[in-house]
Amino acid sequence: MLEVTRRRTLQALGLGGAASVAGCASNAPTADGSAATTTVQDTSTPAATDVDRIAADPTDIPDPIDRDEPTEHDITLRSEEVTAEIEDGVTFTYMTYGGQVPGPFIRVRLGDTVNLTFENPESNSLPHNVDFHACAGPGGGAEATTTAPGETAELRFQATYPGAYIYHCAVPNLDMHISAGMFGIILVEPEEGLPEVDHEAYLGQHELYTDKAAGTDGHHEFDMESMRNEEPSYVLMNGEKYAWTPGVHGPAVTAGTDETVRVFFVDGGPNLASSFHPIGSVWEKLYPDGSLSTEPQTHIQTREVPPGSTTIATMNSPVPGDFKIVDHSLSRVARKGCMAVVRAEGEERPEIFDADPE
Ligand SMILES: [Cu+2]
Repeated sequence: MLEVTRRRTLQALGLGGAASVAGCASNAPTADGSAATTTVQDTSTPAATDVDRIAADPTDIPDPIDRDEPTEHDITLRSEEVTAEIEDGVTFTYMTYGGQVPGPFIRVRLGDTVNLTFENPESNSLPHNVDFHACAGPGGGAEATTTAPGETAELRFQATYPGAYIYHCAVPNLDMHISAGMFGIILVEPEEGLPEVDHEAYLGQHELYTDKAAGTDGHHEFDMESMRNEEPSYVLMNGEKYAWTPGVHGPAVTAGTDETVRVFFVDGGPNLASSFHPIGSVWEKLYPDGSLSTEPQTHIQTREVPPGSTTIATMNSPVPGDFKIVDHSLSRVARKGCMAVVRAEGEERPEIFDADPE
């Protein structure tokens, strides 16, 4: 592992943006946001992929905390620039934490200490870092973790307030890096923990700004102009079109009709707020902005989640079926790929819902 050198990092911040992203970006921005000239390749066919699936598994969440004392966590976050499919036949070069979108779910308890190792491997082409909204300190740790390819940085912080918080990349082109996938959740549980539930799911919404319309076959390159205009080609949950729905990777979570599902939702943005809604249900208990030091709201149909924020919300369905989790700005669902599914299994309850009454 190479030692962190400030000079090398600063050099990379100035020059790194001009390098192509994994060899296939013809318009990667420089530090001042202008387009750089790099190799032009044929993008009418999909590029070779580095990972089979960019969409984070929504059930890959550390277990709820059952502990009375603070502890320390040794956590490694690795920035990875990887090419993957947005949908069949459409590729994009993402920037990620750990090769997935959203990044790994980090779970600690109020008073715990995080010993973070932040890796920017040699195989990357750009500087990266991480800003934790759960970290009380300058930049949420962004400056302390700013690294060029080949460098590693360390950061230590204590979780001094409870809640579900976003973490995200915060280099000068931070909107581009978040749009390319660099965001995730760090959950700081209150001392008394969270109410017990049967299932938990982790979903992250964000926008992709590419040089082609959604659904156009081939390799999509990042497009600075459409990001400047806040006109994304895709709006996604977990980084892929309809990633966690039956037609793609399957439902995000399957629960019994007598069970409760808790959804941890983060809006990476970088620019669009989500109108977060479960079709055919309501959020039974919802913690606005992921705040765990205020009482939850109850029976909420749609809740705005701004970019750079989260919500924690529970749902259950007394009747079986597939419940679509959407941004109720519905063109993003119908045209731009934003949806996940929670499946409920159990006996029909015609006294509650009857699709074919006599
Ligand atoms: Cu980054």
